[in-house]
Amino acid sequence: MSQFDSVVTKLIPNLAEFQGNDLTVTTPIDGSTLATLRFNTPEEIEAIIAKSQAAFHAWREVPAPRRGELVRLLGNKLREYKEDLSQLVTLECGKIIEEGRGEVQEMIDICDFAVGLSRQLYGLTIQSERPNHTMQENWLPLGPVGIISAFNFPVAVWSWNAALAFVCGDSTIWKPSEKTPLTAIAVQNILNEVLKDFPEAPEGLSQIFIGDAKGGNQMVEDHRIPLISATGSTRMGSIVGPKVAARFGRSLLELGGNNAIIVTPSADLAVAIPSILFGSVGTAGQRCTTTRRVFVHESIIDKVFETLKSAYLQIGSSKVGNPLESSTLVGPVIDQEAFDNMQSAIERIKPHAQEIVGGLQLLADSGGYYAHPCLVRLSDHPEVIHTETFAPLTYLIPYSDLADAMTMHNSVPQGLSSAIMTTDVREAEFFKRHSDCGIANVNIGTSGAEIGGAFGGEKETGGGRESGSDSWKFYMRRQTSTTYFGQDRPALAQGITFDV
Ligand code: UN1
Repeated sequence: MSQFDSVVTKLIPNLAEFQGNDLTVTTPIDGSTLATLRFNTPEEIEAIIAKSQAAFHAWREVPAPRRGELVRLLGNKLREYKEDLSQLVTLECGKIIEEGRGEVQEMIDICDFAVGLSRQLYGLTIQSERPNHTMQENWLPLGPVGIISAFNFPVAVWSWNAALAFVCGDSTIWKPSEKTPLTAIAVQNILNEVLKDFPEAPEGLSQIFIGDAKGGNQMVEDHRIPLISATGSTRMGSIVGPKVAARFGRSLLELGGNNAIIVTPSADLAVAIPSILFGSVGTAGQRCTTTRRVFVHESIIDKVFETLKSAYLQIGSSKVGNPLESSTLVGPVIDQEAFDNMQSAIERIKPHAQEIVGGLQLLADSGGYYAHPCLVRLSDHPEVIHTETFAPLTYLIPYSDLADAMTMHNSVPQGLSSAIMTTDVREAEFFKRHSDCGIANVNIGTSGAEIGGAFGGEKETGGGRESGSDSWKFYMRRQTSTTYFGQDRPALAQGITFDV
């Protein structure tokens, strides 16, 4: 692909350093090979971890606002490379170019956020019960942060972690998805351009390694890495979480979702329908925030279904295709496995379905796996839809009572994102109180969150929070400090006397 050659020349002039025979990187657009890479050896990963620890010791001494300056420069460099990096994202993971740009914009946004944060990172002063004492809560740099990222947001998720880690005084080690290592190498190169003119930044402040689960495991089990931030499947999180806990490390898990939108009788359908569509078919259904279930009040479900059906038919006839073309709304799914999983989920739901729209393979001779997004109308909420299928597959379910809809909504094991479409303030507030997810939106779909809010979810989604609000606290350690500045014999807390 000539487009690939030109972005690689710009972003990865050092590709030869990474070449080998362990990993074939293909583009989901037509299945062609982009590169063959080698895995880093256990000895190399060991050296990377040791170097990261040394880098941390130097970086934590740099004042936080100065650390923020590095992130400011990174944000500017990303602005310069936005178009090239967006194209590489699209080539490697198949999301449409508009969403590739959105992803790089998310990186820029979190850099801006982190720069401001670098002059905050506020602790507390606490009132002491004893005379002439001050109490403080201090936030201190934590250590090397291990980042495991998924193919669907191959670069933004790294930046959510790295931008915060850098201002917090931490070093980072990144293991990208085996499906998207090239974008990771490109991002490291972009950062290197900034680092070379930033003398306070130690060598090894940000490193990547290419590996499979074995390499990831080596990082996960290493006690020198106090925080592992892992984004991916619930299965992966269920392996990583206990391993990190066993060595008393901290993990920040951002795992699967089974996100739903509730559409009430008062909903403004001009708001609801586009939100359901973007949430369901955007990114070819491969966001962790993708809308997978839509609960519609029985009085309007026919209308909602018919409107969505005609949109799905239109998408299938002209909007699925090459993600580099600006008219495309739905690109390929990542690989054959993803496509097969979608097909098996459709087979499993067939006995329960009233009607199925889409779901078939499109552009079968393209070399990629393009699916007609699938909308399934159900009459209830069967157990089979409790599992997440990472594909454009959405279930429409009727409800008669909002409390029942809420119960169905919360009955799945995941708890990432949720939304209600309503113009009734009572319904909206009821929903916010009762949704068990980390994200609960009103008249906004489940996907496409801004970086300013804490991002993550409950239950099998893992409990982590990344990006905005006070997620930075994951990347620092908290210290409580009491100082006595009097001259008398110091008083003990709780009024204890201990006179010798
Ligand atoms: C993910 O799918 O892992 O809210 C992240 C969203 C994006 C991030 C998705 N801002 O959909």
